[in-house]
This record gives sequence, structure tokens and C-alpha cells, in this order.
Amino acid sequence: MTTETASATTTNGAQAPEMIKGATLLARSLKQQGVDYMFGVVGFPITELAAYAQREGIKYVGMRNEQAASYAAQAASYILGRPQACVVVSGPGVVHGLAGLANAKSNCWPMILIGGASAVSQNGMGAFQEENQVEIARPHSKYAHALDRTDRIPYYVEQAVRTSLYGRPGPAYLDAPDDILTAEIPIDTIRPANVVPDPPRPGVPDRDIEAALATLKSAERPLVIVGKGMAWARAENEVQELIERTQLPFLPTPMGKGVVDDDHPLAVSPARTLALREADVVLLLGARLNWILHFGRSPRWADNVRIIQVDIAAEEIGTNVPAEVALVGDGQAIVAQLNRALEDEPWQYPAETTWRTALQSKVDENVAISNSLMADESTPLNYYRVLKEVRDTLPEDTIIVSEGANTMDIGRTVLPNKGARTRLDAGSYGTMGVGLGFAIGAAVARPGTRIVAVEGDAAFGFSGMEYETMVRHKLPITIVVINNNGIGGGIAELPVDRDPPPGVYSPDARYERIADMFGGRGYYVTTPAELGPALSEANSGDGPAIVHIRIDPRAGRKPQQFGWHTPTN
Ligand SMILES: Cc1ncc(C[n+]2csc(CCOP(=O)(O)OP(=O)(O)O)c2C)c(N)n1
Ligand SMILES: [Mg+2]
Repeated sequence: MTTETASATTTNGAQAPEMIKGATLLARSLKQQGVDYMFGVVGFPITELAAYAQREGIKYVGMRNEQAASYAAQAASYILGRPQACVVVSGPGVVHGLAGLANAKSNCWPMILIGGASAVSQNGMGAFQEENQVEIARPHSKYAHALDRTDRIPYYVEQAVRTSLYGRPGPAYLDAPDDILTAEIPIDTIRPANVVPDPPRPGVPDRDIEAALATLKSAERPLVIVGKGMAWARAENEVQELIERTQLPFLPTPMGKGVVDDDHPLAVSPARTLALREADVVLLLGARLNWILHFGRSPRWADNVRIIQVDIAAEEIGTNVPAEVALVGDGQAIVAQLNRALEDEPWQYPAETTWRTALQSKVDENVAISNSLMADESTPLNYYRVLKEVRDTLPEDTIIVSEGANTMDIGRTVLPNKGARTRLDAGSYGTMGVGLGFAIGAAVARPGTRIVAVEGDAAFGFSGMEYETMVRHKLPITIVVINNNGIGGGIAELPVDRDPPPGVYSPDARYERIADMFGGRGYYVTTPAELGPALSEANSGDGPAIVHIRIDPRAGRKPQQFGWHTPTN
């Protein structure tokens, strides 16, 4: 018997009802619904909840800031395909956790944020850390509700999990007031809830599949765009089969990378600009025509481009560009339908067309430019030389986390992804500070896999203290800090006679020494010769390591673009 579930015998010998505490019921309901991981920062009124979660078999990772914890929870949710949890204290803890809700909403990722709240009995009285939490969480959530009765906790957890997971995924918020968590109720008064099954996978009518294939076949310059919706739908086998059956050129979105391996011969990522500008028919698989794809509009796209749009959300169809064919449903089911139709009636985009030749020559041209930048052996280092070595030392089956401006943009072109859900980056919301939380979530969700987080120095600074979390939980994460002394670049020395420019950070920072403070391994690299050994060593040991690589503070994307947005003098 535990202190949280208790039964006793009354004086007349009758059995008193077995009791359960709200916090235990919440932990148990989460575990029942497939929440196996919880990230958070404890305090009022959720300290007990985290401890009870551990007792129910949920792995709890205590973090240093709720933002990072909420990022960790959504990374784990995306990788595992079920919402995982973040738990935060009332008031300021919830406010920090909103960062994760907003980021998950923008990325269409599930997660559950549980915000401790002051007691319902003190509502409006100016309670400790009192805040209108459901109200502030709602615009950033797909579902937001308070646990308003202890006996209905299982009901609300089921709703939160189901709403977060089904249809287009998104974050759910549950408000957990102190008096609801501490109340003890008889177990037999609980209203039980069903365990949420895996999401349904709706397909489309055959005539829509026929229409889609007819449109594809009429294309002169077809292109398939593979979005992270396909990664979420676990459609990697189906999408690869489709690409191979049709021999169509494809382009992944940043987090659609890896659904089909980046080194597949039909990948045209190095010719992205040309592919988008000239394609006349685009098969859009689980990708939105938002800023990442330049809204599907001219001058970055052809004016009269015809779109075949596959999306889980009907309301997404036609956003920014009308769709000629709309296939609304599950990505895995729909692409499997396309494959079945192609099996019955095979069709391939011809091997020799001017479109294929144009794409291939652009790919070759741009690969040659990157290769020449990667061959630059000068000190201070440039991005390409550094990222080439990161690429060549990547561990097997790794997940690549990346954030920064140049660091992330150039990294996306140089670092190859193999396998779906192997890239986590600043995403649709463009959020800096996600990197260490994502790496922790990924490491916990995929035990035995070494995660590589490639961080700009500014991006790293948002949550660098989470290195301590990595050491404490012995997580196999290599953090690579590519340091150009600031946001998009800095200066070699701080000015003596005036304040530093806004985006400039300390030129003498020694980020690798964080390993001296907490443990793990730290490496400092300034020359090409040191790169390979430091990265290989960092990747081969246990637990976390940090490789701080100093590069030219004026290094840029192309040789002509030094210091592209930071005033440096
Ligand atoms: C939460 C948040 N704050 C601020 C920004 C603005 N911002 C865009 S990129 C960036 C950092 C870029 O610098 P760094 O990470 O060092 O990468 P670099 O380009 O220097 O390689 C910042 C602060 C943002 N995107 N998100
Ligand atoms: Mg920087």
C-alpha cells in the first residue's frame, strides 16, 4: 500500500474505499495513454506529479529551463509518434513552456504541456504564481483545458492525447490546479477513459488517385516535394517506392530530409532554386506552401504551376496556390494508393528529357562550388570546411539537430540525412534555442543513438546550460558549436571606445569549457588539421561532448557574401 492509494478498515469492520490522489491519477492516466517520457522543471504544485510519474514507469528528465523541456517533449513526440509530456510550475513556468507550444503548433507536432496551477479555491485572489493559464495557452494549442475535477482527470488526458495526435497533430495544454492534484478520491468514483488507439489512416477515392496520376503524366517538368508530413506519417517506404516507380525528381523540405535518402540519385536538392522556378507540375507530399517554400508563388515558382496536394488537413488545401488535385488523408495510405495504381498501370517519367538534363547540370554545378569551398584549408576556418568534416564523421543512424542562421542553412546543404525523422531544426517557426532540448528529446526517444547537434554560437547560447542535463542523464550527444562570434557573424575583437554592435558576442568565449564545469568531454578547434580528430573522438566516447570550432567571424554562405547582415565596423 502506498500513501497515495490507501484503504482502511472502519470501526464497524466495513472496508473503507480505496483512495487515490489526483497527482497519482494524472501520472497513471498519462502512462496508460502511452506517455513514456516527461521533461520538466519541478516546483509548485507539480513536484509530486513528477515523482509519481517516475513511480508509474514514466522516464522523467529534469531540465534547467521550461523552454528547453518543452522542446525536448515535442522532439520525443515527433520521433515516437505519440505525444510525450512536459511538466512546468504555475505562472512563470507555464509562460516559459508556451515557447514549446507555439513551436510545436507551427511545426504540427504533438506534445502535452501540463501546467501546475494555483488552487481553484484561490482563483482571482492573487495566489502565488497565479495566471490565467488556459487562456494564454489556448492560441498556441490545438487543445487547452483545465483539470476541473479530480475524478475526470482520465477523461481530460484522453482528450488531450487524442486531439494532439489525430488529424493534423499539434500541442495540447492541461492545467493542473494544486487542489485538484492533492485531492484524494475513492478509486471507484473515477470515470475511466479508453486508451487512444493509433490514429486512423484515411485514404482517398480511386478517382482522385487517377486524376493525380493523369496530371503527373501530363507534366513536362514534374517535381515531387517531400515534406515532414511524410516523416510524421511514417510514409518513408511508400514515398521511396513512389519515387523509384515513377523515376521523378524530388526535393525534400528541411525536415522532410531523409524520408528518401539525400544521396538518392533522383534527389535534386542542390538544384532547388531551378527546380522550384521551372517545375510545371508539383506533387506536394505533406508540405505546406509557406515561407519555407516561398509560398508557391512567382518569382520563385512558375506562375501557372499545377499542384497535386497531399495533406492530412483539408483546410490546408489551396493555401497560397489553388490545388488542381486534392488528396486529403494520411500520407502513408495515399502514397500506397498511388503505388498500387502504378503497379496496375506502370508509368515512368522518361529517362532522357531536357528537364532532367537541366536539373542534373545545375546539381553538378552547385556540388562543384560547395566542393571547392570544402577544400579550403585556410585558417581561420570557413563553414563548408567545418561542415564537410562534421559530415564525414557522422555516427551511423544519427539524428542531426541544427540551428543558427548560416550554420543551419549551410549545414542543411552539406549534411546528408538517411532515414525519416533524422533532422530536427529551427523549423516552420524559425526558433533559435530549440537545439539542446531537441537533442535531449531525441537521445531519450532513441536510446543507443548518438545525436549530433550542430549549433551556431548564438543558437547554442539560448540553452547551453542544458549541457548539465545531458551529463546527468549520460546522453550520447555531440554538440558542435560553430563560432563566428555572434548572430550571423561578429568581430575579432570587441571595440574599446563604444558598445559592441547588437549581434556581436564575446570573441574570447570558450564554450567547450562547459565540459570542465559539468563533466563530459570538451574540444577546442581552430585549424583544419584538428577538426577530424576532435569530431571523431567526440563521437566515439560515451555521454555528451562539446566541440567548439572557431571560424572566421566574417565567413559567409558564398565567398562574396561576407558579413551579410551584421554590421561589423
Ligand atoms: C527565439 C529567437 N530569437 C531570435 C531569433 C533571431 N535569430 C535568427 S538566427 C539567430 C542566431 C544566428 O546566429 P548563430 O546561431 O551564431 O548562427 P550563425 O549564422 O552565426 O552561424 C537569431 C538570434 C530567432 N530566430 N529566434
Ligand atoms: Mg554565430
